[in-house]
Amino acid sequence: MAERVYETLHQLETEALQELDAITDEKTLDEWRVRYLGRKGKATLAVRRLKELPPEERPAYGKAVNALKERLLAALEAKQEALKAQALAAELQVEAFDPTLPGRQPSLGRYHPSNLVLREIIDIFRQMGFQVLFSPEVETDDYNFGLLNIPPGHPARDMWDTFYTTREGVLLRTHTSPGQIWAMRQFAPEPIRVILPGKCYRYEQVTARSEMMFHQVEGLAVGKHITFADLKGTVVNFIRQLFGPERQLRFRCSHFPFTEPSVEVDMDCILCQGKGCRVCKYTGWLEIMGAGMVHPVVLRNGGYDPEEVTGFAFGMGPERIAMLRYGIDDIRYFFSNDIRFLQQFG
Ligand code: FA5
Repeated sequence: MAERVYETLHQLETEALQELDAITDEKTLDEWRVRYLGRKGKATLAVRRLKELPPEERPAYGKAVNALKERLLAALEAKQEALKAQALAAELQVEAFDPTLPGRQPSLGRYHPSNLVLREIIDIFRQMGFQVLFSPEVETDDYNFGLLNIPPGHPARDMWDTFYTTREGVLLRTHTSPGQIWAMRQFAPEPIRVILPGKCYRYEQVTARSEMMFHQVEGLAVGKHITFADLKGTVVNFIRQLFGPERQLRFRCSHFPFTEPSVEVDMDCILCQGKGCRVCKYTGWLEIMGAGMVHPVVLRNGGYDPEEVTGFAFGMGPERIAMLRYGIDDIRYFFSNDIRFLQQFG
């Protein structure tokens, strides 16, 4: 009797392992697992035949059934591993993965040409004792015009037309000069030496030299006994540090409502050394900035007494300076986001 029971167990194992051997996919493998090792699987149910044995032989039979189940489980796991390895090998053959290929280089960012020049400008002025301030790009009509001595209807407003918001009297600033008022109101009655870099906006025709959005750097010094000679000394020192000690400068009479007297500062052309070329429009000179002594009305609007203090101010465009420095012939490259242009700098 016992022999027959063991014989059946042995047959069960042989049959199970033969079937397992022939399996080539995971679905059939799972069916096999259910058929032999599931809750109602053949190996699980084999234990029921315990009843056919005399009580003293039952523990041994129980052990034999458990041992069989363990062997079948081990064989199942080995088969699962083998199938996985086969699938991977097949996949590698199809995809032809080459582990010796070099990795992908992450691309590095770099400074925008406007920023490169801005950083140089800031460094030079910092050495001269100027601190850096920032003032808003979205301004009121008053700060952009009125407080700078440009009342409504003043013709200078035409040359500095801008973009207006839907809120009455709120606009995008056309120059960094409103920063003069912000700085004065922050520091009055103390002396000031600041530069104010930032973006400006103008409603005007975009050309090779003019953009709708560009940067400016405003400079402002206010204190006792500041003269036009201080303005000249500061500007000459700045230009010679930026473009070289041999540069010649010219201060040409001009007009800004917020400075009196006002000048345009020109530098001898770095390309033709002042002989005349296409870049300097055959004049030998390049315009670098607008400047002047701060108008008494503006000093008063900033909170100073023009009888007590004087000041100078200037405003320049770093894109125009970058164009000279890097030989860029069209300002529209700066903000058109062409990576071929941008990756040449920094
Ligand atoms: C002004 O904006 C005055 N606020 C400058 C000033 C400040 C004068 C303080 C006196 C005292 P202007 O409009 O000329 O001036 O602009 C100054 C500089 O900004 C120009 O020399 C030029 O470099 C730059 N700029 C002006 N318009 C544009 C534009 N559309 N695109 C690029 N750069 C511009």
